[in-house]
Amino acid sequence: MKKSKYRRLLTVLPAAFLLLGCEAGESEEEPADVGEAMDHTIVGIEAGSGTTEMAEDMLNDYDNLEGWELQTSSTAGMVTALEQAIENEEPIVVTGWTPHWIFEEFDLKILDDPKNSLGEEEFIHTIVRQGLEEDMPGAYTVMENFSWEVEDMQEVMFAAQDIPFEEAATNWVEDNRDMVDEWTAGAEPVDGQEFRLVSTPWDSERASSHVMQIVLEELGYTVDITSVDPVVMFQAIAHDEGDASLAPWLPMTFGAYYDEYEDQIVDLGPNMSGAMNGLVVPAYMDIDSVEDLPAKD
Ligand code: PBE
Repeated sequence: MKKSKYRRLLTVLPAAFLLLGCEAGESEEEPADVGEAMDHTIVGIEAGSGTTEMAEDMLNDYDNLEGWELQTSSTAGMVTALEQAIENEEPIVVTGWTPHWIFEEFDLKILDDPKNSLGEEEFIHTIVRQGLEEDMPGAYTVMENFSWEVEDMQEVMFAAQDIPFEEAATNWVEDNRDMVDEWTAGAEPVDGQEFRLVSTPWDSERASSHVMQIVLEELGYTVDITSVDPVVMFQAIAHDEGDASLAPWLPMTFGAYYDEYEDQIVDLGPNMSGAMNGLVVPAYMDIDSVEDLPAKD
């Protein structure tokens, strides 16, 4: 496990290693400009994510980012690169978002984004398929009532660093009975009816989906969680291949998909506010804004 992570790092952080390699022979020279040290590369996440799409646009929005590249990989690859850079106190810039446990684990800052290329505050919405209200009124009621805070989601995410998500979600439900009772108020129990929850492959959405799975199963539903790319998530709800999703980040992250499928889904509004995407750097880096990233000359 450790070894393969290390290998991935070699592919995402060539600049850092080049820099180390140069040190002996060129010790009198000033260290390379921070942009060069990062090989003018932003370490990104999955190609199919909303964050990646926005970050690609960001490269065009800022003149100083001309010639910079966004390296897509995976969220795990991004976190590993970040971890390694911090260990070596090297510069790195990654695409990140909150809520995420990296902010708990490391001393980081989100760069100002005066052009709002990665958006401002994001809201996570609950969407359901058309007809759900008639077919499964109980589950629909829970979907309509479901709403929690960043701190709640984070609690599940942090706990799930050490224990399985199922267990973290079960503990959270047990500790937050009052809130769960508000969500289930007015929902009649059922007898094993199947409920298809569609999610995306990030910890924030694992947290909400697993909590919802437990809540609905307590009501007698049999809940199946399928984790897919964001666009497939919208398609599934639009085409009756899934019943609900708690995963749409809006207005920016999945805005394009939302516009495309808006007429074929039912949007029950935000279940959480206070989420956000951004370029993230270690706190020891001497920059505060996307505009401070040095242009490639
Ligand atoms: N994220 C987390 C996802 C949505 C949830 C911001 C990385 C994305 O970019 O698609």
